[in-house]
Amino acid sequence: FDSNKVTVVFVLGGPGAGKGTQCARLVQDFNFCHLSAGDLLRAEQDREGSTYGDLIKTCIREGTIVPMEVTIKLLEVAMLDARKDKTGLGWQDGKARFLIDGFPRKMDQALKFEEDLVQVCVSSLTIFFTTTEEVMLKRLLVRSETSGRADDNVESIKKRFNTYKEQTMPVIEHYQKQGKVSEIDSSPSVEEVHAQASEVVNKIFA
Ligand code: UP5
Ligand code: MG
Repeated sequence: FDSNKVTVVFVLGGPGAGKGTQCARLVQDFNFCHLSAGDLLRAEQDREGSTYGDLIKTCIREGTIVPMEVTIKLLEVAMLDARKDKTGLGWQDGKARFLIDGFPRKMDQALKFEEDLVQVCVSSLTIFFTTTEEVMLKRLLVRSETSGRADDNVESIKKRFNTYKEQTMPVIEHYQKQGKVSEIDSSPSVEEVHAQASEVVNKIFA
């Protein structure tokens, strides 16, 4: 990777704030490679022969953060894979565009990722989707009817909210101090939130 050729946008926000939904829309508009840390962990959990399956399963159900080495490794592998296919999603005019969803959600991850990949991708921007716990809970309970996710139940959701407040908010504040956060209210409709998010992303590629 060449630092001048990589854009990394982190997407953060509470459980059910709409990170995945909005990332999917941004991919259509901006040709990002979308990497969801949660999706990568769920795939690793289900991979036959994985040494981390049980650990990931427990963390996800309990709403705690999987040790950062595991998640960072999965992200790095996925980023390198994306690099191989230069014609694929995430490449625009010879530059790579990554949308990293749900990561870093704890300070140690943020610092380690920056250190490992400092020449590559100190993030260009963090998009922070925010809404109330009431809205997030409602969305997650609706999703639970079809998602099959082991953490879409009231007990796990409450634990995820706590982890988010205790571990992830400090990461967002860390980036806010660097002036790198664009906060977007994700309470309105998917369309309205998307319009806001597009405007923010447009600015970095302008
Ligand atoms: N929806 C979305 N937007 C809407 C809108 N504007 N109006 C109405 N409805 C809207 O959306 C959730 C639901 O709401 C969907 O049904 C959607 O249609 C609807 P979604 O876009 O899925 O929200 P998202 O923010 O992505 O919610 P998600 O549940 O994925 O967030 P989490 O942060 O909880 O989950 P994630 O997959 O990132 O992580 C899961 C677990 O993995 C963590 O708890 C943790 O244990 C582990 N993890 C780590 O350990 N380390 C990491 O680095 C990352 C994850
Ligand atoms: Mg998600």
